[in-house]
Amino acid sequence: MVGLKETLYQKIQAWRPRIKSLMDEHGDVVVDTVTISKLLGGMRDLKCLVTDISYLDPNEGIRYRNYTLPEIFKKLPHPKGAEIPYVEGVFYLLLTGDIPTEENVADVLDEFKKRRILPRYIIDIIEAFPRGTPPMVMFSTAILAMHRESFFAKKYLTGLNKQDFWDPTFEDAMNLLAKLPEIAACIYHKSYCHGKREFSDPNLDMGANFAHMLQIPKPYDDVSRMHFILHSDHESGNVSAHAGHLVASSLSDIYLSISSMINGLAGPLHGLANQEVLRWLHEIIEKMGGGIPTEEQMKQFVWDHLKSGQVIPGFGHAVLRITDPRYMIQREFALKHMSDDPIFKYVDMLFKVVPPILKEQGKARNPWPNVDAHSGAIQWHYGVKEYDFYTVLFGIGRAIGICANIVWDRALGFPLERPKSVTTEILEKMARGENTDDE
Ligand code: NMX
Ligand code: MLT
Repeated sequence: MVGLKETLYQKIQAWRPRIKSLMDEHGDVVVDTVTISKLLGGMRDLKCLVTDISYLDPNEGIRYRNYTLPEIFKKLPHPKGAEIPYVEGVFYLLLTGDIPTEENVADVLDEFKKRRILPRYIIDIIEAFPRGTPPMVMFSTAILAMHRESFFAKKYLTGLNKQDFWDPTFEDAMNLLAKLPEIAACIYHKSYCHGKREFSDPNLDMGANFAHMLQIPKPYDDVSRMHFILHSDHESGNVSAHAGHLVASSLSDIYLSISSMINGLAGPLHGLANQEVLRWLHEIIEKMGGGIPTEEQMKQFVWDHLKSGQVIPGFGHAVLRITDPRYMIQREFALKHMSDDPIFKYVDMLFKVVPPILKEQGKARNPWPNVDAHSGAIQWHYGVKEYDFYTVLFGIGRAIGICANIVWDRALGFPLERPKSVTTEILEKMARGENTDDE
């Protein structure tokens, strides 16, 4: 069997001429126009990034390498008796574009198994944090500290050929991804279990091993697989993906880049929204004295929250214009496994109540729930009740897609990202149709 790295190399060799031809022969073709509203509106919808790892259609949702999520859940190899496929198989798919065989997955499992042991200093760094340090701060710092392990950084100093940048980047990506669940488990035990750590089991796949390290019985192995797979990529314009890609474009290695990606994910308008959902639900539960509100009461909570100038966490999206398929997959899982859960009942009621209210309010361009409206409720049900940890779980998943992207960025020789900025005065002159030096 041809291993992952060799398969990847063949794919890279076949892809490079396509990029060269686009650049050399079609470089002047117009892709999009940049208007003042795009500049001042967070570059929403502006087509200015390239990735082949995933594509987000506003009316369909995400496709990984052209496969929808339901197709991926069906086609990829599953661990024996599991409902959800191997996370390792999704990494293979994102990196190569091919649906892996059982053998391909076994190869990735074996690679991760060999690379998963944490250096002692990472455990010491995590343990040295003062109590109350946010888990995302520990996660980002632990990843950053591993910069000293980077093959890419070391090889670069020896005068590495640009054509070969992808190779040590791939090695760094494999080493980091194998360790991320271990780092997360360490952070969990440090934060909530007084440091009592459960060691990993090298015979388990990523999802099962994570469940084992958190000591949560089945089907939490499937919950972990589902969570990591659903969060792994969402094309390139979201804050975490873009941050990772941007930092990597200066040839910062995987550790520096993924640490930056984690920092972007930690904002409440992005990944942290999954924690915000649970925090908000608990505010409502407290107000209700623990009971389930009626629909009328829930509508009142939603309106009161909106009128206080806050967003409804877990709803809306910068690109999607439908209910996020990642939400629907989690909803189906919840309906099957935990339909009587009180938190799920709240989530279910918000699904009914929030979209009509956001439509009536008329501000949000997408009134439907996104991935974050559901993920926390499932974690809560299976015993991970410390919701300031949830974005770390999102981060493990997201790193899988961003690592695949950065390996390809280096393989295709994508350059330093350096767009040009203008001043307000220049924009005002342009608006008046006057000449500026920038025209
Ligand atoms: N609740 C209340 N108002 C909202 C919401 C919401 N859930 N979503 C959008 N709006 C408002 C938004 O704040 C903006 O108001 P203003 O004109 O006063 O600035 C207006 O509607 C137009 O925003 P959109 O163009 O619809 O959304 P945008 O692309 O700017 O932002 C989000 C997208 C996701 C940041 C936004 O929908 C939001 O803040 N949602 C809540 C937070 C959240 O769930 N984030 C997680 C997204 C998924 N993820 O994992 O990253
Ligand atoms: C994501 O998964 O990154 C979020 O849905 C945000 C986005 O795509 O803009």
